[in-house]
Amino acid sequence: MMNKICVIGLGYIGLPTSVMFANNGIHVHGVDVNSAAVEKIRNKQLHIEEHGLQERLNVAIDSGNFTVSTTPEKADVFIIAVPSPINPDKTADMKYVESATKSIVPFLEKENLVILESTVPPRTVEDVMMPILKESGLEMGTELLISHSPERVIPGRVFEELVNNSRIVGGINEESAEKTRDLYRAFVKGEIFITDATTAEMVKVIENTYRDVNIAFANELARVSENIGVNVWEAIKLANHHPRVNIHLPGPGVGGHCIAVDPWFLVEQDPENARIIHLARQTNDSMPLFVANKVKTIAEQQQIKNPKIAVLGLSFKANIDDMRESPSVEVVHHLKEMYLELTAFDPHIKEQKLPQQALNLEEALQNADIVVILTEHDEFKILDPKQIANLVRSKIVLDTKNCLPRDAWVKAGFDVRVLGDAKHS
Ligand code: SAJ
Repeated sequence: MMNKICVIGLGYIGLPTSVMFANNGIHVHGVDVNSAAVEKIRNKQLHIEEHGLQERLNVAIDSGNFTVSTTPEKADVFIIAVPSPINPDKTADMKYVESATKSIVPFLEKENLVILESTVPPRTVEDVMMPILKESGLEMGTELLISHSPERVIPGRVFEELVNNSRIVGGINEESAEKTRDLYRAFVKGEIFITDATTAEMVKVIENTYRDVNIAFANELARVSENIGVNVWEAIKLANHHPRVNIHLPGPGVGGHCIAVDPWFLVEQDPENARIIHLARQTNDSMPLFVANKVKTIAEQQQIKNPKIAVLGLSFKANIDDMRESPSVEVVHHLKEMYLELTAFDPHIKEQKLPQQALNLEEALQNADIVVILTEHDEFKILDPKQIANLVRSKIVLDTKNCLPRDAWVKAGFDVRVLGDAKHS
């Protein structure tokens, strides 16, 4: 019987997952420690942005299938979807996973299933969660089933990917995994693969680590290309025509709460062996300073006195409003440390998050000497360089995402520099 689910954590993963189950006929009780967020959700208001979430939340609340509060309730299934960040020293911070697990212990009954969705260091279910869950007095694996079913969705396409992506389910035993698979079948159309809990934890962490290492490789290639007279964007594009090559793209760094975080879990667990992984993290983390130095060098080469820099793009990637771990924030920080005058603008960030933030594009570009593109938002790709030429003081643009139509900008009189393009770097 899986008639009622209690979801702990109503953020970027927990909330969309809750409404999907609720709209597929299962009663969901959603819990969050943030009472302001709970109140908003109850009133059908969003505290996070995600395409398609509002409509689905309205349906879920109106149907009566989705209730929310700050405390758990008895249920057949408990899903934990809380943050699993890293500490400033790059060690895993499991305090939210621990407190969420503790919070459900008083509500657990025989035949319940507990599922962890948060991305965690391998062995967390066995070594962190199970000792806490044992306090319920239930026998693990028989009276209480436990599994890890990591989410794999990409912000901005969450609902499409929740349904169509394949899913990994790892149980502490086969029964736990099978029951979890049966539950997700409520809305998952992709394949569901079964394994043990620790392997599932490893799979999720290595997916994001693969991407981080691949991006670090691309960033390294960008630097090498600048030194040997090659355009890295062209080289990667051509290399990727090979049937077994898939090199990612360079940029000003890696942001977000997943790819810039998860590889550290492996580094912490086995620093002696996780050497490429560690180096990749360092390479990607060094990109914001590399970009800031490039800006400074351009200003010096062009002998611009008191240069004014206009930074465009603050979110961690294109077309979203999320600034968590954004490399743009780091670029701004380094430019500030170089005592360069600067303004920053992002059409997706509506609130004032940085003191240098301009209210609109015109204000950001007014009298600028170097325009630096850090995020390939659609809004930036369609900018009219002729109009921008009238606003700026010097016509120089540094495109770190290779997203501007170069010819149009050159035609409007701009000196267009591109990260990783030796001829224009
Ligand atoms: N980036 C590059 N070059 C690239 C691709 C990305 O520099 O070629 C940068 C982006 O600009 C961004 C960062 O990497 O700053 C991360 O963006 P992303 O789109 O790669 O990933 P996320 O963090 O939005 O989502 C990832 C996804 N993982 C994988 O694709 C393996 C998603 O499926 C996961 O569910 C999510 O992490 C998560 O929650 O773990």
